[in-house]
Amino acid sequence: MRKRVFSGIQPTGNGHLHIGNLVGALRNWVAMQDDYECIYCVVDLHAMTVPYDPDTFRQARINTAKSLLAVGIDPARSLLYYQSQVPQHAELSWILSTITSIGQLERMTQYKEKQDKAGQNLGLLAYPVLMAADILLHKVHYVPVGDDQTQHLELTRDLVERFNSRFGEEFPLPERITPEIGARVMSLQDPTSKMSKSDPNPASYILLVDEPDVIRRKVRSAVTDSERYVAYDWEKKPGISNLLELMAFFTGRSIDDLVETYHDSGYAAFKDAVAEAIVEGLTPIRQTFKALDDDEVARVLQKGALDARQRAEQEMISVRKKVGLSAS
Ligand code: ATP
Ligand code: LTN
Repeated sequence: MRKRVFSGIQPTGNGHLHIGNLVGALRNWVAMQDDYECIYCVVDLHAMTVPYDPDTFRQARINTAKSLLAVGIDPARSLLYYQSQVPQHAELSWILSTITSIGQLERMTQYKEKQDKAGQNLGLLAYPVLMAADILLHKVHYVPVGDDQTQHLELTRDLVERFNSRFGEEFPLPERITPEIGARVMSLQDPTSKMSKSDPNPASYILLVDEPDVIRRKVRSAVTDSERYVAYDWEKKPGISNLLELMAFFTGRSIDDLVETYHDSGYAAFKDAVAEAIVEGLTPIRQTFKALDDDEVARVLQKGALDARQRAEQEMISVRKKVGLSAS
């Protein structure tokens, strides 16, 4: 039997994804389809833990789903659905919450970073428990995510150990899969913080659907440093190092090779080359995105939810039995 993979992505903001999502996570989602049984989810329940507008949210969910199809998630090979359409996610989350310590949740970096903005709602605190439920519901072995999800994966693994020892062996221990280069793409405007779709400044990120001129403008305005040479050094040159990693991803060339080529070219010429590499890489994605029909995408995800609900119910029958929620 092929091992299973699960990952999720939030339809926050207008639901458009950025190159950080692509480089840190989605490229692995796509690649893993060749060797594993893959399950991918638009985690809309998670996105509700920060303030949002219901009308924007409706379109955001579609935009995220379309972006996944545009980057190469193939519904003929992988299961793709909206989390909210499979209620077993929320049910398992409740069960797991009864074996989760509040202290551990309060120590989560993401909770600490977002709590002021989100008004300390209970959903934001419980966010990692729902994420653990997503993963465990499908008994997966691998979870392709960016660097920022490390703590959440550790909590998931703690919950697996706790559940299995308290109620009997049920879940495998899931492993995090992160790329060696690009696991944390930084903001173009502040290379010490991660690129995020919730950032209020659109110049800080490049969206998969940004037009070529927008991409060029954003790369040209990327914050670098006051030196003149291109080198890979995260301590002293985070802005340039970030651009180097992006260019390595989009060209397939090694960082060393790029440094050799651009070391003395000056920042303007280097940035132009980075921008062109990104434009070239994103053009087919943008074109596919635009060609997708909203109703057709809705049907694909509806079908995914039907399949996922069946599998999820099978798993929940076993879980309910273990925790004492069944007749026999
Ligand atoms: P938000 O800013 O609204 O929290 P986000 O942009 O961080 O959203 P998520 O939906 O939380 O996006 O993340 C989807 C996937 O992309 C996750 O696996 C996450 O680790 C990865 N990811 C997000 N931002 C980056 C980044 N800057 N670099 C690398 N990977 C990232
Ligand atoms: N917290 C993740 C999104 C997410 C996820 C998951 C990722 C929700 N459930 C399950 C992997 C597996 C994030 O990217 N912010």
